[in-house]
Amino acid sequence: MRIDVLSIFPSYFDGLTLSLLGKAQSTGLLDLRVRDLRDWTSDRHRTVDDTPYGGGAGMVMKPEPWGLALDEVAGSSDDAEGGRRPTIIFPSPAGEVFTQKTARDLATREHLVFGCGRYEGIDERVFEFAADLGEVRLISLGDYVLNGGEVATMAMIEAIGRLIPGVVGNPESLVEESHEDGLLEYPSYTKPASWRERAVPDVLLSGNHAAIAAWRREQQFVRTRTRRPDLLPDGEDEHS
Ligand code: 6GU
Repeated sequence: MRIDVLSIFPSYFDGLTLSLLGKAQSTGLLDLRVRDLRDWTSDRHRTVDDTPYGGGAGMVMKPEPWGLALDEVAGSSDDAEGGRRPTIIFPSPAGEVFTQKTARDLATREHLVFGCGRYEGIDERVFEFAADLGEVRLISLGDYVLNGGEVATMAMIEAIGRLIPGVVGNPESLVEESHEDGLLEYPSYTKPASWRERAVPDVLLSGNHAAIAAWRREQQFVRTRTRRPDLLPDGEDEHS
């Protein structure tokens, strides 16, 4: 998978060279290209923002640098020749909410482009123009406000990247995770069997695999009902 990131703070993404996603880049499973949006400015101050038409607080990102940057990373070469269009994602608190389902969907794409704006926004015409180059998605991490799209983009790249086949060494570890089956994950324990007077639940030491599976499933429902009842459709909790 190829991922292009456009940002005025490219060093935010240095962390993506660590751990599993760093390995995925050195083995060629992930081709991550982080670019400085200011490289597509031409004035001495490398200006990317301006005051809003109609007035109001804050600044708005100018369309010109975005247009030139998107021409280059989303308009050109590889995609056009293969007849494929990239998926162009603008992180935004005004977008659809990102979930594990979104991550699974985006993990099937060959080319993602993330356009990191500042929270006051990007000139609206950029989104319209980008739709000529690919499928445009405005995506939010949740109902709170960040200063810009960088942290949201990192979270999305990590969630998507680990679903690329081969990135996570043991694919079975992707199955029994929170949100993969619409429930929260069951609790985990390791040695010692007793620690500071606290025992590991007996069933996990029993060797009875059916009983362990049933206990874990029940724990998933208990946790989900307690912490995230919104995830349970009415009547689906057979353990209540
Ligand atoms: Cl994607 N961007 C910003 N600026 N704030 C957010 C967000 C995104 N998701 C939640 N809050």
